[in-house]
Amino acid sequence: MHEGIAAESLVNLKARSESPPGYSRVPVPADRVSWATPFDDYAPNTYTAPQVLENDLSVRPGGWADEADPVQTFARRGAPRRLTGRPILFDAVGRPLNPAGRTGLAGRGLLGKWGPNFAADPIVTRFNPVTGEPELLAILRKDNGQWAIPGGMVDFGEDVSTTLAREFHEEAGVKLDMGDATLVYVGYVDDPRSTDHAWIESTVKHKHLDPAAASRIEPVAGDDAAVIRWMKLSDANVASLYASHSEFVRHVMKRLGR
Ligand code: RP5
Repeated sequence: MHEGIAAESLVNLKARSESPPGYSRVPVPADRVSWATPFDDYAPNTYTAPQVLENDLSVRPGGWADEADPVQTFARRGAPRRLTGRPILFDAVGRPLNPAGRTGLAGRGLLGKWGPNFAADPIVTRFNPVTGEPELLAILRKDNGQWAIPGGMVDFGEDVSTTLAREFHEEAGVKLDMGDATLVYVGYVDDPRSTDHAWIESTVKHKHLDPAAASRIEPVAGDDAAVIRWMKLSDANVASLYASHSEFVRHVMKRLGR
């Protein structure tokens, strides 16, 4: 199992270079990403998406987003904790600082939680029945047109195995027991939605289907997916996956002896 070290060493490559709608990042040179490196002129814009503000749970009962004030948030739900247990630094007004460094954007962007937003990623593979080559069940994300693992956010209080199975069902239309899947990664995700004060951390599990199990499933693209398909794990396909998914899948390829 891998603990977020390699992904953090990417120093927010995607978080600095990709911007979803509404994001306007200021440039952060590679040698100024670390909070430990002084960057006197650093003046990122602040952005929190309207749908996040509308779901502020202090304004809308049952809302999925934190309060606008991080101090109020952490007074309510306690200090944020990382999946890896590593410490989180805070700025002078109580905002948690992205552990992989500066992203060129302040606020929460599209993410509901200050600090870590927890996700789960089910990597489901098979060997192609004709070629014998390993394949990943991958989705084409509707929000950005990138191929990805069919993962999603962990609901409040939800067990990760439940999230993995729920997301796989929602995105791929397939019911799979993920309780026996193997943990391959826990930690930071270099997601294009990351900001200086909100980021994604994921629990990634792998399940390899034998030919009989693989032939029984009939994937159907769910709500957030435009397309779903078995994707050959070629270097080019893996390299172009969303966020840190290339890295997660490379761990799995090693498990499969590739
Ligand atoms: C990535 O975003 C995670 O690895 C996970 O795959 C995904 C969760 O976000 P949504 O798919 O719910 O947008 O960072």
